[in-house]
Amino acid sequence: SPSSTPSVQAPVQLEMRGSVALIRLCRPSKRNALNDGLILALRDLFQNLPKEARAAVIHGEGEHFCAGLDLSELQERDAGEGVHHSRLWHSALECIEKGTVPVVAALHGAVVGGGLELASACHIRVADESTFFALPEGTRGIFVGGGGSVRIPKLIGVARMTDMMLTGRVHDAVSGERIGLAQYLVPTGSSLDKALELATRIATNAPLTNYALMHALPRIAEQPADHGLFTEALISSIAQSAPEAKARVRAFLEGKAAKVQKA
Ligand code: 1HE
Repeated sequence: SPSSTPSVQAPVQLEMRGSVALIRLCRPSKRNALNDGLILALRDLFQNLPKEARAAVIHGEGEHFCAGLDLSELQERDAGEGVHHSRLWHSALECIEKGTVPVVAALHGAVVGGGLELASACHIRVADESTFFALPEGTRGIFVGGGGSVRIPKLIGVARMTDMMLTGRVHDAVSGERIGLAQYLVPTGSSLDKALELATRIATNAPLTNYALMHALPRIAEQPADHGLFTEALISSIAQSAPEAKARVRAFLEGKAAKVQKA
């Protein structure tokens, strides 16, 4: 199986920075193109994050975040294998989106095809000015297979995704941030620092709040309004009954917690 193929260098590396798990795609010579080994390594890593991790950052080594699916492996698959391959991606990216900690994607250079699918499975995207977004699947005669058809329209809407796939439109960083592909836009070379800053802050939230944001919010978004409101009532009451929530609210009432500052 691909996971047992020996490799000279691990395709994904994990480094703990305090309570933030820093995850690096390490295949720069192939622009971090995602072959089966890399997808399996990502799944394995997110399923087994160290217990002390409270947030994560993912970024790519080299000039680009990620060139998407490794197209050299596509040629060998028949239709049935294609279904299993797509499902493998789904399970790996699901481990990111509905895993244990919020994940911030630090983007630069190409964020294309499956690279954009990977970025959309993260909870926050930080782009630097060198970032560009595209879905070349449309012009390569294929289709998204890593959850992009579900996640990307939630960020930018069906019309914009259709445009990207039909015309091969490339969004630069400014345009990408404007349409919702990224939530932050920072100078070239600083997306990793910004992502680490955000993750460090996220890591100080009550874990139950982070969990509710990751697991309840996307489900509520898919529920009918009446069900969504009911789920919200359940989750908010569970979150606020945690001792940590009570302590945080008390600290504010006693003037010991930070006020919200004007932006
Ligand atoms: C690759 C891949 C790849 C680079 N699969 N090998 N994704 C795409 O259609 C994007 C294809 N890639 C590109 O358009 C460009 O490579 C980039 C814009 C990302 C970067 O350009 P550049 O000039 O920095 O690098 P390069 O010279 O094009 O690539 C360097 C090497 O990486 C080269 O191999 P080499 O052996 O000749 O050095 C490239 O062949 C290789 N490489 N990208 C395989 N994607 C779950 S379904 C998802 C479906 C998709 O993602 S489809 C979209 C795939």
